[in-house]
Amino acid sequence: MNLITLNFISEAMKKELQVSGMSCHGCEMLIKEALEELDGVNEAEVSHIEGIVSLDYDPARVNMETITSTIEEQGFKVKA
Ligand SMILES: [Cu+2]
Repeated sequence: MNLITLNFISEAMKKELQVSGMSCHGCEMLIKEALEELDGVNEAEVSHIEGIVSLDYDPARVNMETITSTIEEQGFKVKA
């Protein structure tokens, strides 16, 4: 088995955050693009209707503090 593949599987993590203040598709894109620029974030799915940001990230490379402040720098509030 491929060692690189194993590392990727063991390090990738998924997490959902509740984010308030999003009102349209533009808000979703602001957050998605800002998060996906961070080293360690593989993918961010954002729904303004549900108020949820779903992250696929590597906790060894990026912490939740950085993720939260990145969202809040765009003008939104992370609830959980
Ligand atoms: Cu908007």
